[in-house]
Amino acid sequence: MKRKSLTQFLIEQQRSECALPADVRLLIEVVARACKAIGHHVGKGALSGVLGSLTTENVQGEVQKKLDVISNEILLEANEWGGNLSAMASEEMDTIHPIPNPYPRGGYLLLFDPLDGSSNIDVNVSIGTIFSVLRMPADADGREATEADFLQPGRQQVAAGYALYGPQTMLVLTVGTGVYGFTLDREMGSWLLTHERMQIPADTAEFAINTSNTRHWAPPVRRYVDECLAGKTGPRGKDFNMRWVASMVTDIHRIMTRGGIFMYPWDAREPGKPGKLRLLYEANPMSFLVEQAGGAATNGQQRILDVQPQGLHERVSVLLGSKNEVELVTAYHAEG
Ligand code: AHM
Ligand code: MG
Repeated sequence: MKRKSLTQFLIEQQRSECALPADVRLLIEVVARACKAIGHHVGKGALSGVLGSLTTENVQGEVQKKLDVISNEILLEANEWGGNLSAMASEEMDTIHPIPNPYPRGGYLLLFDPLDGSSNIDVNVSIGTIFSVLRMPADADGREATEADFLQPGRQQVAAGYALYGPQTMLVLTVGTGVYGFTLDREMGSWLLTHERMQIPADTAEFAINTSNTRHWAPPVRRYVDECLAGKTGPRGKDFNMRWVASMVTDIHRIMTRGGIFMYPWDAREPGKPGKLRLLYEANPMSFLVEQAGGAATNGQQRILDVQPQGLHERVSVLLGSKNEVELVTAYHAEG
C-alpha cells in the first residue's frame, strides 16, 4: 500500500482551502526531522550513554535528565537557521531563545517540551516531544521577539503536535484541519500517514489520573473519580477502567486512539500553583489536538484554549479527552 508522506500531506494542506503558509509547512518539517533525531537517541538508550540525570535543574526546579538536555539542543539547532522563526521557548530554558545572528528571523514562534515524561526515560517506557506554533504579533515588524509575544491564548495556535517514542515512533499533528498521525518508517527515514482524521469518541469508560494524589484533590475531582470507581451499581451505571503511564504524550495518544479522559488537576500539595502541567507547551498543544479530534479540554472553569497566559512557564489544571466526560467533571466544578 502506497502511503502519503508528511511532505506530501503538508503540501496538500498548503494547496487546500486552509492554505497552510509555506513557512509553517517548512518549520513543521524541521520539527519532525528533529523529532526523528531525538527518537534515534531515545532508541539507543544505554548504548550511547544518554540515560540518567545531570546535576542541573531547569527553571521549574526539576533535576534535568541527560535526554531532556540533548533533546532541547537538537530542537534548538534544527530550528535556528530555517528563517521561519523569530524565537523559541522550552520547558528546559528559563527564558526565550531569540533566533541568533546571522540567521534571518521569520514570523513564527515555536514552543516545546523537548522530552515529556522524563521519569520514564530510564525505565524504557514511552516518552514524547510536544510542540506548539504561534504567530509573531502582526505589528512586530521584524523586531526581536520578547517573552510577552509568547503569551497568547492557545486558540491562536497555528499548529501543534507531539512525537511519541514508543514501540513505533509517531508524529501526531494538527494545523487546524483535524488530527493526522504519521508513523516513522525507520528503514526509509520517512514519516508516513497512517492515522487519518483521528477522532476521540464522546463517551468513554476509561480515565487517567495519578490516584496517589487522591487525598489532595479538590471535591469535584474526587466526586468524579469516586463515581467512576463505584462501577455498574454507582451513579454512572458502568464499570470504568484506569490507565496512567505518567507520560502525558502516551496517555493522550491512548485517548486519541480509543477515547478516555486525562486529568492532572489542581491539588492541595502546592495550593498556590494552579496545577502541575505547563500551559504554553503542554496543555495548549494537547488541547488544540484534542479539540481538533472532537474532544474537549478545560481547566475545570474554562476552556484551556481561552486561558490568557501570564507567564512563559505558567501551570494549569488539565481535564481533557472524551467530550461528555470532560463536560461532566467541568460541571461538577461549577457546582462546587
Ligand atoms: P515532565 O515534563 O517533567 O516530564 O513532567 C510532565 C509529566 C507528564 O508527562 C505526566 O502526565 C506527569 O508529569 C506525570 O506526573 P506524576 O509523576 O505525578 O505521575
Ligand atoms: Mg512535560
